[in-house]
Amino acid sequence: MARKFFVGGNWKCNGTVESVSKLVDTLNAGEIVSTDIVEVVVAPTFIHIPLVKDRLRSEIQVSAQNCWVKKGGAYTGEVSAEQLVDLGIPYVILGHSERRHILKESHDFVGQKCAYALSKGLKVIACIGETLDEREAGNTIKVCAEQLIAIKEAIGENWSDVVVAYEPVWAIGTGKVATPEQAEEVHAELRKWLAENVSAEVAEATRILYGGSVTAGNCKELAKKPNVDGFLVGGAALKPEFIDIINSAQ
Ligand code: G2H
Repeated sequence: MARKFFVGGNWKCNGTVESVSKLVDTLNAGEIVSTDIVEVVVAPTFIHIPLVKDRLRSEIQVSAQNCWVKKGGAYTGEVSAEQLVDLGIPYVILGHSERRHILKESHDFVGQKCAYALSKGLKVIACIGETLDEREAGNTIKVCAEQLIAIKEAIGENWSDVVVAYEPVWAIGTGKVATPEQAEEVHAELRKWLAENVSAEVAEATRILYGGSVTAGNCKELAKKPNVDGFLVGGAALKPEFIDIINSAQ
């Protein structure tokens, strides 16, 4: 079965009640292609999730940007997978490079988070990607594979609710987007990794998104690549051009 295109908007630590409400209005008013063609998800901050969930059109799903690694309890500042499920949130982004690098989340920790979130019924957008130094040293695939291995060790063969987001760290929020050829080369290697290390079926079915400075201007060329199954979008997801990025699925 063909992989359905997927566009995620990662709003990161942005927004006020006023700006988030305006963004929801913009998304509600935009003309978007059918959900038969594209799956669309936006990830506001935890505090804005209820507002967005109440007001956003039903074709666009709501995701969290993170969740705790196990059952909730005495973990100050954390939000558990159970709490997201209780709120009716279907997706969670895990392993974003900002959490890996700034908050020092290890590969294993991200793997465990993926396993726990999946076990509670959440779908996971699992982010991986290399730094510029790692790319220049020729280690892009090795680094991405290490991140995938930790996820695989935690979740086993259970990839049906996982979307992989390849986000080269050097492209995140920098305006330096990977070329369609660079993205396709890595995505093809990641799919090969899934085929060799999980199964041919999982490799064929798993959506691999590109993330890192995606805009309305560069998304169409990227979307033409056979192994680019969609995008995880940061800065441009806060602007009306997110609608154009959704529509690059056509
Ligand atoms: C990568 C991306 C969203 P941006 O982090 O996940 O952000 O599009 O701003 O580079």
